Amino acid sequence: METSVARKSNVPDFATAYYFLEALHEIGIDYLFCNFGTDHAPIIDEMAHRRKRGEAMPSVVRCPHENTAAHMAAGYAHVTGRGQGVLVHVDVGTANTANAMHNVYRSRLPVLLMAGKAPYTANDELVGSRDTYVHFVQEPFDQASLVRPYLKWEWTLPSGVVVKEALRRAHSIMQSEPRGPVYLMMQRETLTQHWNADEIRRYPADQFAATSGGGADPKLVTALAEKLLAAESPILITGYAGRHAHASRAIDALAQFAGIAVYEANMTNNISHQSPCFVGFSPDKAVPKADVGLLVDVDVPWFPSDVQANNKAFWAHIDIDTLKPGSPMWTFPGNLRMQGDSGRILEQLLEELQTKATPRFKQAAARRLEGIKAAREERIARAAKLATDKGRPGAINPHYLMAELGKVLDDEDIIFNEGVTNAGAVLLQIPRRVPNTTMRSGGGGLGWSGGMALGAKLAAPDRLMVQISGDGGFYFGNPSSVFAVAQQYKLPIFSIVMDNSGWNAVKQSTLRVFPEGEAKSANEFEAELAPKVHFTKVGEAFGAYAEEVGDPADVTAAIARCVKEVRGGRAALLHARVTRM
Ligand SMILES: Cc1ncc(C[n+]2csc(CCOP(=O)(O)OP(=O)(O)O)c2C)c(N)n1
Ligand SMILES: [Mg+2]
Repeated sequence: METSVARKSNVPDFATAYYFLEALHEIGIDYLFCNFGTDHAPIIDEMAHRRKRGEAMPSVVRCPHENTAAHMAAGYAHVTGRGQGVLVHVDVGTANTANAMHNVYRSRLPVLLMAGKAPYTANDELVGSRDTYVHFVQEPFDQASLVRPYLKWEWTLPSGVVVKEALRRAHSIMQSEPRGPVYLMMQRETLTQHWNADEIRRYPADQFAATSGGGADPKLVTALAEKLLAAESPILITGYAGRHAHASRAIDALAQFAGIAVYEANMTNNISHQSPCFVGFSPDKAVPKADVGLLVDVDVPWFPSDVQANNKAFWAHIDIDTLKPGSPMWTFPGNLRMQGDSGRILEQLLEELQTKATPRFKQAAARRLEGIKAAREERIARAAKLATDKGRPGAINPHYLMAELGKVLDDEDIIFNEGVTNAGAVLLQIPRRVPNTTMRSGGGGLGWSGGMALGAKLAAPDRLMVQISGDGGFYFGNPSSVFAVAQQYKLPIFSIVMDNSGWNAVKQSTLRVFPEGEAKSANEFEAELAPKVHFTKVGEAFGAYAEEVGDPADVTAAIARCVKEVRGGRAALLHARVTRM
């Protein structure tokens, strides 16, 4: 590279923060979900600079709480598959994202988390030197340790000269399968360093892009096809295959061809719930009877404390993440494991089965489909029966509430199901014909549904986004921050709080471990939260339409009013008093 003084003087010179914003644009970051602090002064200044010059950079979404920012990026990635940027303040802002980073990591969503670091100079040796109290106290020894268990990659930018290279690498890592979060830290002095434009190399996508999962070794596919050809009770359990449309189609096609019952474990709806092979959410009765089982993109297919698989069964584990290296323990059977793109692998499997299928196999598959149909119908009838009881005033039956909601949703609308002990009612009662339109977090950090619904709305403005949480989950979600963003950025979402007066999950967990324990005898479960609260006021403070509903007779009209408001462009909040815990 030419570095002579004469040459340099002809080349424009910019601060690292300027190239940083350019690099974000080049790697395809459309949005920066931000919660700013003193560390961002160089970035904020260069944002104004680039805007003045009419140069491209990501749009900024200011979030009052980092939990909203990081979950918005997650919601955007859930809909688009594309990771976005989250920019937070040094160690403290990073700490506030930790719960979200847990969810993002466990959901295998790409997110580029970035934070400043306190300046390291104190005497104005460099531009950006320490100039306020917090700069002396916001430098821990290991800032990244706050979120390290939830990262695929982390780095502190050592110099502006590599800013584009570092961001390209961060991007390629988060987008490569299995996807997940990455974290970049930057000091103020680094962001203010100036570089000539020709010293900053570009790293275009055609040479440095992410890698995706591939198909499987044909020998393994053949081995599995042989097992399926001889199977009598095959089942398939999946958790997150449906995030890719081709995987969803492949599961449905394979299941219908081979007469395989399909179950879903947590996370998203992976195939249409109208599929003749979709049986439900609990494989507990089917697992002990299965002779060939397919675990496809799944983290927790069943709870081993409740279910024992048949020792003689043959299990095939097909997953973008067969090893689960983020979990110290992971113990589910796999006589044969194939890591890769599950959709591609199932397509290979179906091709193999189609060439080998005998008339006998086809008859057996058709017979199994009849059995699956009966199990399906039994589940649908059970769900319908549960919803006929509307509940009592002050104690609406969640099944009825969800069934009524299901009647007004379009197929493409997306449900963010954080219903905790009422999550089952959401799953059972709302028909989901289109895959990937109901999602749960792959993690267990409550407070995600509001931010995710907002991020999803930003990605798909024409679809209704419904956040369903418990009363406990509503608090965890920093609702004031959620409704503030909904108002400021015109992102109308529909929030439903199923208020059962506290943390039912905590109560039920105590009862499971100590069914006849002291807590039960005393009826003290440390689970009740403040009574008589009016969550509606939180929404109203930010211009949302809000209603409280306690009488089952009012449910249908209340939902209709909320949906009308949301479709008209205003966020709505329905505080429903459901069956108490
Ligand atoms: C951030 C976080 N803190 C604590 C918990 C533990 N926890 C799991 S479920 C639950 C209760 C949630 O209450 P609510 O949302 O009202 O649902 P319910 O259990 O009443 O159905 C709690 C506190 C958690 N999962 N995440
Ligand atoms: Mg509750």
